[in-house]
Amino acid sequence: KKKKKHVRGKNEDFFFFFWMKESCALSEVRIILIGGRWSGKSSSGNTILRRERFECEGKGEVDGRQVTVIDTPGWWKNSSQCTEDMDQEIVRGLSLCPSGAHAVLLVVPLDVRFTDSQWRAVEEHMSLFDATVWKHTLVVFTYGDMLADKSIEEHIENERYPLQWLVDKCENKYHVLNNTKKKDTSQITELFEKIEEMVAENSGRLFCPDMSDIHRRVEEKFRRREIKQVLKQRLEQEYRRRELELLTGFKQTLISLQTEMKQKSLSEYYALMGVINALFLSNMNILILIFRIDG
Ligand SMILES: Nc1nc2c(ncn2[C@@H]2O[C@H](COP(=O)(O)OP(=O)(O)O)[C@@H](O)[C@H]2O)c(=O)[nH]1
Ligand SMILES: [Mg+2]
Repeated sequence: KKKKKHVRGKNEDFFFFFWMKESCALSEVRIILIGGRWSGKSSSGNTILRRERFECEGKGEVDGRQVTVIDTPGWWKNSSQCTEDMDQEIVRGLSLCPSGAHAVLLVVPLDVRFTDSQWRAVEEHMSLFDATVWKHTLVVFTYGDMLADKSIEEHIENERYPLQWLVDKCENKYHVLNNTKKKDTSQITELFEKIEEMVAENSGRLFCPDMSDIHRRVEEKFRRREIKQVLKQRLEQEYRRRELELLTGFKQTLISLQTEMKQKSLSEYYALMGVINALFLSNMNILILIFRIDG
């Protein structure tokens, strides 16, 4: 006898959905806010906790959950401006969550384009954590008011590759916040639903990185940057030395040709002039430099 496949009915669907929602519901949620400076991290923290201001770590009850929000200082859009101390301060936020974070909210503002340098800054800072961080990361787009009538999907489609890369990296987990409408609590209810879904997809595992690993990565990043800087300087010095050597050699050849010219007959003189002319034409730039150096 053929076994009939069980298909959920409409009523069952409703109860299944309800059961899923209830079973995913968390009584405690710990969140870390990261992103560029001025991206709206602190404002988002305030909207989540429904309060005016908090420093570094804020706690409160939201929709029956005990919520902890860790705010971090953020990185510069141009990541070469970030110092080692700044990066250590950013990652220090994680140590405030020793038992792990339910979500890392990567804040990206919608008022400016997500440029290549912002992309580099995100990549550089996310690589300070281990690769599993992406499983626990949700992009929070702030300045939701800037979208006006456009949907976020349309915005992502119209943006260039860097933003699409970021959304892909986070496996399409994103949420839009309008921090000018702090009273619109439905945006926070929805955010928590997305966070709970993400935790369920991670089978309840939290983001709990090894802090000493992270500090080591920060140190390595800046040691690498220093070495690169020194190598660049050395290369430039060597280039300048070689250039000068070449110019001096060329100048000496010219001088000896000139003295030779003075001792030759008229026909030999014309032949030599041809050589010098060719030299002049092909080395005009070098000659200009010689006179500059002589001067
Ligand atoms: N219009 C608008 N402004 C926002 C929004 N979120 C943040 N801002 C503004 O962006 C600026 C930087 O926000 P802040 O939270 O201090 O950024 P942080 O440096 O990442 O903490 C502030 O002037 C905020 O008022 C938003 O959703 N809409
Ligand atoms: Mg801030």
